[in-house]
Amino acid sequence: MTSATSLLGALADVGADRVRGGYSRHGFDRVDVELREWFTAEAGARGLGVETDRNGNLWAWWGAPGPNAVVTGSHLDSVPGGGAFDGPLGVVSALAAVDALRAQGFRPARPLAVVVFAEEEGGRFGVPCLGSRLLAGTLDADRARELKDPDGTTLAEAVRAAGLDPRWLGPEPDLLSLVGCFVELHVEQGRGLVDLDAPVGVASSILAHGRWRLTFHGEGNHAGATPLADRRDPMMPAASLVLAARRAAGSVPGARATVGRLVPTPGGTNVIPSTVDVWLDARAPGDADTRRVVDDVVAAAHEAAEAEGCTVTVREESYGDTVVFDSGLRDELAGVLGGVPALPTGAGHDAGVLAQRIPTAMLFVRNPTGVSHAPAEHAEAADCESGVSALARVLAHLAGS
Ligand code: HGY
Ligand code: MN
Ligand code: MN
Ligand code: MN
Repeated sequence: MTSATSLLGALADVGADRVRGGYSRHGFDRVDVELREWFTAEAGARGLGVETDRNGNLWAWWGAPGPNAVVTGSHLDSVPGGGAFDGPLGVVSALAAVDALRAQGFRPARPLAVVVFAEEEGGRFGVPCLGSRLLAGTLDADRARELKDPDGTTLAEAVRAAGLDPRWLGPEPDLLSLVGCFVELHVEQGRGLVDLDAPVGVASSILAHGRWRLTFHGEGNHAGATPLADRRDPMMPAASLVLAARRAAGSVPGARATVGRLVPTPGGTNVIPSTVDVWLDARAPGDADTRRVVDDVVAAAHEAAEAEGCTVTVREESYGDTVVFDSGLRDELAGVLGGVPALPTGAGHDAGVLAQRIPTAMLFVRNPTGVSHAPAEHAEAADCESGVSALARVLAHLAGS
């Protein structure tokens, strides 16, 4: 019987030679394609029939696809320099849970599938949960086709290179209608389970979460030949935006605002940039609170731009309102597991997208560091195995009759 840890180790070896700066694997890039091939082989070795849907999500079926299916899974892509558990733990735990159920002689009474969603992190094309949003119809396919990665490659070009037909990107109501419920296992991104001294928990809610791209426009010029009084330097308002984001979030209980990416163009050491792109990630316990944070930041951005003789354009790149998981399913599964704690998460998930369409739940596995989206992200082997056995019990409960 395979363990989640041994599968994680095998997965981490895939494309490891080409992963720069940690666990960087993004939607449909070379390494991601290798990860998908690894999953397809592992699923095939378990007798699961693997299909790719029109958006590049992988579906590994135990039995023929059919209505009222129990679906589990997560994602294999990561953020730049991310940890090894965010996404992969949910995928390998699903495979290990299938092994455990088989070893117990379990046969599902309902179709059961393990799914790998494409580009959950939005690390390449900028929209998180890309594959699940396209599947659910909550992301416009025409807009998605034109999304560009930092090298200017469109999603249409990337999926074509990965062997898919971009004309088919879009909602899959027939496929989604087969799904009776979805359960995603995920490493906890925080210390809730550590503080509760519990190896496994269930999710209660996900923060409202959006991403905005602010582009400051100034005048490119020479770093040495241009006196300060003659400058229209977009880096000035961009720098003030970073601080304004922290201030705005600090004034709303439970809110977070982050600038993790700031790109001056052209980006020369001795060049005053002509434009600076700043990506804002803002989240809060509610829609109104998130909007309040962003409105404060945008107002400050306009003011700072004007003070420097610059302009700013603002574009909302993605948005998802607060997700509250179905309490009936959540409590039912917590009961199946003998009573595990329910806790909120600040991190977004494909489960948050599917929860808007079908009964959905999440299982969390304890992360002793609480850190995520960084190499320090961790889950102890014993807790990973607790997660697998919890997922196996939940799947047996849901698909057993
Ligand atoms: O950004 C998030 O919360 C998730 O990891 N995509
Ligand atoms: Mn993540
Ligand atoms: Mn994740
Ligand atoms: Mn020169």
